[in-house]
Amino acid sequence: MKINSAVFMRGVKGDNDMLDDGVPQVAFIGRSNAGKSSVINSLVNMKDLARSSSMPGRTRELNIFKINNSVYFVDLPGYGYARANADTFKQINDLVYWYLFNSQHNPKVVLIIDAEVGMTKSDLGMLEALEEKGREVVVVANKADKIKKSQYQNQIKKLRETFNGHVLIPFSSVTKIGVGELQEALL
Ligand SMILES: Nc1nc2c(ncn2[C@@H]2O[C@H](COP(=O)(O)OP(=O)(O)O)[C@@H](O)[C@H]2O)c(=O)[nH]1
Ligand SMILES: [Mg+2]
Repeated sequence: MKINSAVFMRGVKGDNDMLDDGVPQVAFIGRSNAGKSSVINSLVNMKDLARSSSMPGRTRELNIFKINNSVYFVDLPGYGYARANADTFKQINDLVYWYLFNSQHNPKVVLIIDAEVGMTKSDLGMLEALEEKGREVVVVANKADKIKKSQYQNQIKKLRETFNGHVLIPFSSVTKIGVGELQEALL
């Protein structure tokens, strides 16, 4: 399905009527700098919808976008941002975990990883928590453009083995590979 409209609605830091209004939600999660905002921008084919910043850890709210007037995309703060001070770190993780696990939002989850780096410890922790709750997860292996050509097939195969049991989509916000496939998976 094509995306015809995408509108930023608001950033929220906790309970909000919008999250409970019955519109289906898709959550974009991943480590800071994995490319959550860039993936959303690529999906909706807009340069600047989700502010993509080269400075990690900048997004501290749940940023809600309304897509095709029928689905919310929710851009979450990145987890595992070690350089934030302890209070900020805890606030961000509490917000992410509350949204994903302790409330009734039940979003479909897009887990964004760096295709070149692969799964990190914090990705594994998040994936295990999602699996435990039986959440539907689509894994986006972003930054696929950074994998050396000679390593590409091998690296994708390794990633599929690592994330066994989940749909994994090789993706690049730069070359736009995977955009169509992810749209299909979500809408
Ligand atoms: N080479 C490459 N760089 C990317 C890609 N996606 C994002 N980036 C870069 O990675 C950095 C973090 O992206 P951003 O979307 O802000 O990540 P977020 O913190 O997860 O929202 C930025 O400098 C982006 O330009 C990609 O597919 N390929
Ligand atoms: Mg971001």
